[in-house]
Amino acid sequence: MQVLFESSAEASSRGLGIIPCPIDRFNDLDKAVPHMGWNAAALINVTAEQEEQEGSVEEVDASSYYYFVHSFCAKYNPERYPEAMSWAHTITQYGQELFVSSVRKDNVFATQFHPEKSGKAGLALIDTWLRKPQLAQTRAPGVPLTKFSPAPRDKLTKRIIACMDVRANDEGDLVVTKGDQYDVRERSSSLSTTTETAGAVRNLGKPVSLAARYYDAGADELCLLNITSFRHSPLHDQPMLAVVRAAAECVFVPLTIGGGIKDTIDPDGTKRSALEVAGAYFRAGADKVSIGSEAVHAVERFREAGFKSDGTGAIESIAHAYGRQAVVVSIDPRRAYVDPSTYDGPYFSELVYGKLDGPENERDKAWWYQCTVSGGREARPLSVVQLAQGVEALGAGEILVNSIDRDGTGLGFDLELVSLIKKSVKIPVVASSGAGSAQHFVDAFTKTNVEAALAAGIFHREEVGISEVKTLMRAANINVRDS
Ligand code: 1PR
Repeated sequence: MQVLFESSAEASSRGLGIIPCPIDRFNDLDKAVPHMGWNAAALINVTAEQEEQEGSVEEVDASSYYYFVHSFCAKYNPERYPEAMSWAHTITQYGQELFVSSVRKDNVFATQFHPEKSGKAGLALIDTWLRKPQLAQTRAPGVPLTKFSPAPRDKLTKRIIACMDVRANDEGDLVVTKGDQYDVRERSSSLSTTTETAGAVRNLGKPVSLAARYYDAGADELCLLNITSFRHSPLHDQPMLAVVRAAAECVFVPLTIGGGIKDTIDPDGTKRSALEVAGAYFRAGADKVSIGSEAVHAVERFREAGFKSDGTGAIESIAHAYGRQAVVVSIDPRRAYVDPSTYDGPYFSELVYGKLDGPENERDKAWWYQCTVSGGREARPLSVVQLAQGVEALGAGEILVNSIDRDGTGLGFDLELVSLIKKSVKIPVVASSGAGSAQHFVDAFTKTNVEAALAAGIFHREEVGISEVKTLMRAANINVRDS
């Protein structure tokens, strides 16, 4: 849609200039930027007569939610750009800003949101457009309505994400696995474990069929993490690329793919850049890539270089080519406990103190959150705040906050960790690790104001359903999308 406009604050190249107005960046005074998630679109520039005649066949349904992911937009300003704004077909509000969320004139129809990623509402929009006889597609703008129908307000929903940790089992099949604290092998002490399964990779299902199940159940986004990718180049991992391709064919909500997004060298010596690896995932159907270990190394280099970047790292190069909204950084922190009465180390200002009414083993303790790489196998001398602020400066568009201490425990999200990160950055934050009940999601949204929350184990084991989570969120007055 944006290429129809005159220019963009995102790049120096000019647009087609068919719609005479510039594309600007959202301000982040009152909200996270990018605008990422499901929001509504209010119809405008439809005459009352058109509305009556065509109301039922309008492509955009004002009562549905559509998936947006962008930092730049055409701000709605009919006084300054009357001609351009006559193209506006729908308007959306994000924070205090109103922007054009679709344009329509003659036989041109373009959307800022992604219908192909907007679930059933998006598919219905495409279907309605394609089924319309050409005459009905061609439509001159009407006399603008004095008010929007219905009046816009910021309706960005909180997102529920289902995450699948994927790896090959000992037979070489890709399976969705899950353990606790990143240990995904069956323990001999577990009740469900037999002598045959002890030590085997826990198998919770096939990635594509689970992805389809979560899409049908109303997940707002899906995440597939290739958790052993640090062992080899993802470009050699054709089964994982095939999984992404097959999932993208049956899932019409955004897909984030993670694992091994970094510069690699193939066994034959061929160099592969992180951009190439990410490109392969995007072409296979991913909407965002998630960078773990490499983000930690990148921030270490960034800090060593005096907070300067040469622009060639994974985050910068992918954000430059695909936009920062396509780059998620997945953080795997672990608590580093210290004696609060004697500690005066570099992370003093980030210390979190165990609450008197908190879990018994946390009382009288203090800790900072230390970054790890290779799925928690190696701890690095970097805190989560340093990492979060570093990756935001390098160009990441979203942060996924895991917790090795909480992963798979069902104790709830580590709210101190999540709020620490949420307060440190302006980009959207996703809470992850530890969800054990629907109430834990409500707690994350009401106590930390994160944009999204993710779970794996409780969804895989069908202990809690996505609709149950959304029902409780609705009861707590949290805006959610119906599937
Ligand atoms: O470092 O860029 O190659 O990325 C590797 C990615 O794989 C990282 O995002 C890292 O978090 C993930 N990962 C690596 N090893 C494991 C493992 O489990 N052995 N998975 C792993 C980490 C954490 C979440 C999990 C949430 C929610 N899994 O993915 O889904 O903790 O779980 P819960 O709801 O059951 O508590 P790189």
